[in-house]
Amino acid sequence: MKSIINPKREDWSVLLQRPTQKVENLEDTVNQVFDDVKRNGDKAISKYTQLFDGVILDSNIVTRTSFEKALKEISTELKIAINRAKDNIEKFHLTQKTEKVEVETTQGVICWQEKRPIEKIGLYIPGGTAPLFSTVLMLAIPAKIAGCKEIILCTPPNKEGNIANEILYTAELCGITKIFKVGGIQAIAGLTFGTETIPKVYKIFGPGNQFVTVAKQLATKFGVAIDMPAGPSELLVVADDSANASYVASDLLSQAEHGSDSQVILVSTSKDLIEEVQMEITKQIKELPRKDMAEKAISNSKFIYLESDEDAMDLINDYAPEHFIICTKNEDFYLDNIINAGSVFIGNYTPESAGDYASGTNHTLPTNGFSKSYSGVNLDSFNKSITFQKISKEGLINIGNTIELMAEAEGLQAHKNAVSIRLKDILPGEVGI
Ligand code: HSO
Ligand code: ZN
Repeated sequence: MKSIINPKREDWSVLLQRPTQKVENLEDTVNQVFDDVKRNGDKAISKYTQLFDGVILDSNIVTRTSFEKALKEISTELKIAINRAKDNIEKFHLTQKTEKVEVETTQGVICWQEKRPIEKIGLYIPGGTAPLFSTVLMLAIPAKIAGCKEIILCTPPNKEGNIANEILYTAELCGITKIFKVGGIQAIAGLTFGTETIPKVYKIFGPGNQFVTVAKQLATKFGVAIDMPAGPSELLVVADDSANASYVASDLLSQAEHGSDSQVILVSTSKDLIEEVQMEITKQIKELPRKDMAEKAISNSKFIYLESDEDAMDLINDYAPEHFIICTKNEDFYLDNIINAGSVFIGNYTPESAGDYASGTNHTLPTNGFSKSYSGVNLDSFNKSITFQKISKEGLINIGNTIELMAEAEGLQAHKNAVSIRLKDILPGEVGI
């Protein structure tokens, strides 16, 4: 773990590069699976489930018995915890509901905007090394609040052909019952084209490995929207000597354990703190069950010393972290000046895990620098904004001439006529332009 002292601005972009992802090589496989699923539907899905997940399933569909088994087998404590997290996530996402906005832009011209839910959506929940059932909460709760009619959940089966009880329990708690045991590229292809069993959707949400990420990008070429281009988890902590080194180390490790390609960064105006955090990481990492993964991620991590808060802030906005923790005396400076971050955690008692599970905010966030241009998943991710307008006779008299002049200047006579034909009726005898 080496520290970088006062890096020059011209070196920041190289310093802040994310661990590379070799996306190009996956495209052929993804194209091939899409093509097959488009042509052969469920038959192709089963073929790839056997090939990639190593299981032959009688059916993709999760049965009632599996839900009931999950309900029985999950401990009461965990159920209470999941329910509590659900309440908080629900509370926070309910506050994101907005009223319609309306304005009379010109007398007689009323314009308004209202939200309508995306009718059919697909949620992808990865299986992999840990079944992250918390993501079910993060996607299903806002989808339900928004009023999406058809919510489909796809998740890969394990080697025995089953889905983790926690995923089933959480999904049912959130009112999601259409669950398909299908993962990876074939799941995204199924949601994109629809098969005999899997319905086609309009938007796909959720994280996944590199194959899923490339598949989601391909889905957009077939007219299906996606939440955001996802990538490995990342965290940047800014901390000064008021921070608790062991807390900071624990936060960095919490993201490092996601995977060997996770990236964690500490930016500090205190060399002593950097040293203490490094010592703490060495201590804490030993005890972690996912030590191997965390170690690889930590070997890609950066410990950056900068003399001033201003420089630190510029570097952070350049990097655009998915998660940003502020543990400094002058937290307001960072709060006021952060422009690019997915989600911000403030003070010594706000671990990032709180947002991952239970405080209420969403954990599906833009990675890989996309927090410069994307928001994390929120209620509006499940909505569309529709604009409406109603113009009275008086309104058309007021803006008709403006429209006619602009249409004429663009050389679009029919556009102009659509106004003139009405004005002639409303104001007989008056000559237009
Ligand atoms: N930190 C991850 C989400 C997660 N963490 C799920 C634990 N479970 C990406 O924001
Ligand atoms: Zn996490």
